[in-house]
Amino acid sequence: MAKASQAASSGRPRIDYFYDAQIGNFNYGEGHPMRPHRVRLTHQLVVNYGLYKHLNVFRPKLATRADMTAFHSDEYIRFLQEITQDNMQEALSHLERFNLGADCPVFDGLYEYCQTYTGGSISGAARINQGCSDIVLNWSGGLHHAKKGEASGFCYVNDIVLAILELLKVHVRVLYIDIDIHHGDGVEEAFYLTNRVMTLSFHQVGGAFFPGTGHTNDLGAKAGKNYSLNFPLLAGMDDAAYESIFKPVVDKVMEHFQPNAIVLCCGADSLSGDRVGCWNMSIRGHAACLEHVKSFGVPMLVLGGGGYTVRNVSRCWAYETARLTNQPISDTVPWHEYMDYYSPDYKLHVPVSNMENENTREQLEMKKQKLFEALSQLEHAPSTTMQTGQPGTRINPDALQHDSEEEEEEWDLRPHRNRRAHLAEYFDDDDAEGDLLDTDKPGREYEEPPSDDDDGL
Ligand code: V1D
Ligand code: CA
Repeated sequence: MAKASQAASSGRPRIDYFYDAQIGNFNYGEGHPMRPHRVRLTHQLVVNYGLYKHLNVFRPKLATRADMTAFHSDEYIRFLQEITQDNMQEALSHLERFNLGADCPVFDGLYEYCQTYTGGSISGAARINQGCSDIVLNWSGGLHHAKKGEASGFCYVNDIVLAILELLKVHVRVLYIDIDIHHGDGVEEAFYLTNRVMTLSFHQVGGAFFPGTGHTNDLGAKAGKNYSLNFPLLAGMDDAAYESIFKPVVDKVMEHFQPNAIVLCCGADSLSGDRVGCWNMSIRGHAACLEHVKSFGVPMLVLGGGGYTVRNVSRCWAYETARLTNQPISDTVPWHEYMDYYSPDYKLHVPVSNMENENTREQLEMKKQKLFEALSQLEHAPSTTMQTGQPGTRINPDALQHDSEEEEEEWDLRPHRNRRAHLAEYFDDDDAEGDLLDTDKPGREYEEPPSDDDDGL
C-alpha cells in the first residue's frame, strides 16, 4: 500500500490525547496486577517532558449506558451500574453469570471507571470520524477481553469494540492491531463474521497462558473468513524477532485490506520484566510497531491495554507519545512528583534481560506464511461485497440502535466534556482543594509512591 499521503507524512499529524485525572484513583484491589494508576504516571511524564504542547488535550465525556449497549447486552451493563461491594453478597449468581471475581473484581467506582476509559475511546473515534484528528491517544483504554455479556481478563466494557463500531459509521474498513501480549479475543469475537473489520493479534500461547485462544487457524467465518488473523508466539520474544514478523505482516495486511482507519491496542505487558507477561521486548522495540503503523498515514486510534510493571508501562507509553508527536525525548526522566518510581537511575529506557527466546526462526516463518496465505485469499480492498449492516453504522442508518429516546437526547446534549481544556485542568488534581475534600469518597484514594517492599509493580 502506498504510504503516508496525509498530514502524518508531513511530520505534523494532528494528535488528540484523552485523559481524565480521576483514572488513577480507581483501584482493582490489593494484590491485583491491574493498576489504573499507571495511566496517571504516564500522564505525569507526558506533562513533565513537555509533550502536552504537541497534543490537543481532552478530558473524555463519560460513556453512557446507550453508548455501551451498542455492543454489550442491556442486562450486563445494568448489572455493572448496580453492583457494589455492599450488595454483592446478595448477587452471587449474577457475579458468576457476568464473570466477576478474582480477575475482574467488583471495586468502588467500577461503573465510573468503565464510563471514563470507554468515553475516551468512543470520543476519540468520533474525532477521527469528524476528520479533526490524524492520531488519537487514550492510554486508559484498550480493554480487549470484555465480551458482549461478561467481563474477562481485567476488562469489563470493551471500549475497543465500541470505538470500532463508531469508526464504522464513517469508515468502510477498519483494521485492528493488538500488540498486548494477550490475545485480543473480545475484539476478534465481536467482528469474527464481518469483512469490514480485520483483526490482527500477536500474543503468547501455551500452558495456561490467558486466554488460551488465538491460533493461526482461527481466521474468521462466513463473510469474515480470513479477516481474523492471529500470530501465536512462545515466551521470550525479543525486538529483532518481533520486528521480523510485525513489519512484513502489517505491510501485507495494509496492501490487501487497505483500511480507512486503524485501531491499535498497545498493551505494555509485552515488555521485558512485566509482572504478568514473559516476553523480552524493549520500549524502543514496542514503539517501533506504532511508528511502523503510523508510517502509512492512515488515521489511527491508539489505546493502552495491559501492562503490569507500572514504572515501565508509563515509560513506554510516554516514549510512544513522543515518537507519535515526532518529539525528541531525553533518557533522563525530568524531576516530578512521581520521580521515585524511576529510581535508582531515573532513566526512561530500561535494559532487556538475557532470557531465551523460545520462538525459532523457522516457526516464525511458518506462521507468517500461514497469514500470508489467508491474506492472499482476499480480494484487494474489498468493497462491492462489503457488509454494511453492523448495528450503529451510518452506512446502514436503519440499523442505528438506541436504548431509548431519552438516551438519544442525552447523546445530543452532552456539551461540556470533550472540549479542549486549559492545560491546568489536566495536571492531576489530587492536591487541588476540591479533590482533597473528595478523598474520603470510595475509589478516590491517593496513591503512595512505591516503598522498598513494593517493586512499584
Ligand atoms: F495474578 C493475578 C493476581 C490477582 C488477580 C489476577 C491475576 C492474574 C494474572 N493473570 N490473572 C491472570 C489472567 N487470568 C487467568 C485466570 C486463571 N483462570 C482460569 C483464568 O489466568 C488474566 C490475564 C488478563 C490479561 C489482561 C490484558 O493484559 O490482556 C489486558 N488488556 O487490556 C486490559 C488488560
Ligand atoms: Ca495481542
